[in-house]
Formats: sequence, structure tokens, C-alpha cells
Amino acid sequence: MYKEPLGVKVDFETGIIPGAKKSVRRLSDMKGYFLDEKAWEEMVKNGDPVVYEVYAVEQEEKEGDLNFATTVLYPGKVGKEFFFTKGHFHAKKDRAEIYIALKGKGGMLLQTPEGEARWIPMEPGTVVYVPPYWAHRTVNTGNEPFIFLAIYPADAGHDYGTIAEKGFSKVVIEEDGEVKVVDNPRW
Ligand code: M6P
Ligand code: ZN
Repeated sequence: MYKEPLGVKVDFETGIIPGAKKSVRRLSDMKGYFLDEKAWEEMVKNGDPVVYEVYAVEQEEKEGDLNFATTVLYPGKVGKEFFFTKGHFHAKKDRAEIYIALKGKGGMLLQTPEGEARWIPMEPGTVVYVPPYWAHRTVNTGNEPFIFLAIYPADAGHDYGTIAEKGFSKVVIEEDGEVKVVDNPRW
């Protein structure tokens, strides 16, 4: 009747959680996500790099329970655009989430269903509260892996649909050696 409590040691250097379920997202898994389609195609042909890995400890999709996961988001760019995670709304839209940055440098793009966006810079120690209803995507703006821990309701689920189709209303690019958050020309 009672589940067994669990303590695990997350490796802050690598993001690895012992016993967690690992998933890998390569650039080829992100067709249509980046603005510069030619650059995307070239990079997929020339080695198809891993963009990010997720180590997740997940429970049954039941109200009241919690999941947690680390993400290791590698440094890189497609054209001017920094590597990012796919990004999602929660399938149960009113579910919130907490992110804690562990290593590297980056930030989070958040967006309401109406397309209003926010950018929150993240460095080790930054805690981000993702309120209910906001889609969220992390971006690596540095030159080492950006690693963070996420804690989210077990019944939140992932809704990739709208973000996969339209993306975010803002994109994070490098221009003149600077990180810029600018309007998405395709929005
Ligand atoms: C965090 C959590 C996970 C999510 C992962 C990768 O670890 O929010 O739920 O799966 O980031 O993000 P995405 O699912 O958008 O690819
Ligand atoms: Zn989420």
C-alpha cells in the first residue's frame, strides 16, 4: 500500500541519475524545429549530433505523485540558433513544474497558449517556477553542457503538438557575439 521512499545521488557534473530511464534526442529527432533548415540538414548528414539527454525517474501517472529528471543539453547552434529542448505544454495544462540549474549556462523560454513569451536566464543555483498553463523550453547559451533538474507532477504529461508546429514566439540566437532573444520570424 505504501510505496518505498527513494534517495539517489545525482551527479552534478554529468547529470546522470543512477537507475533512471535515459532518453536521447538527436538533431534528426527535431525536424522542423530550427529556423535554418539547410544548416539543420547539413548537421544531420554530418554526424547527427546528440542535442540532449534526459534521465527520468517517473511514477505512474497519478494525481499527487511527483516525477523528477535531469536534462543534459549540449552546447551547439543550428545556424544562429542555440541548441534547445523540444519544449512542451503539459497534457494536463494546469500542472506546474520546478527547474533547478546545476551546471553550465542557459535559460528558459516560457509561453502562454496565446503566444506571450518570457525568457529567464539560468546558471547553477537558479530555480525556475513554471506556472500552470505555460509551455517551457530550455536553451543552452554557453559552450559546455547545460545541466538541470526538473520536478513535475506525475500526471502532468507532455503535449508537444503546438510547439512542434509553431515553435515559440521568440527565438534565442547568437548575433555579433551576443546572446539575443528576438521575435521568431516564422511566428
Ligand atoms: C525536463 C522535464 C521533462 C522533459 C525534459 C526535456 O527534464 O521537463 O519532463 O521531458 O526536460 O524536455 P522536452 O520533453 O521538452 O524535450
Ligand atoms: Zn514540463
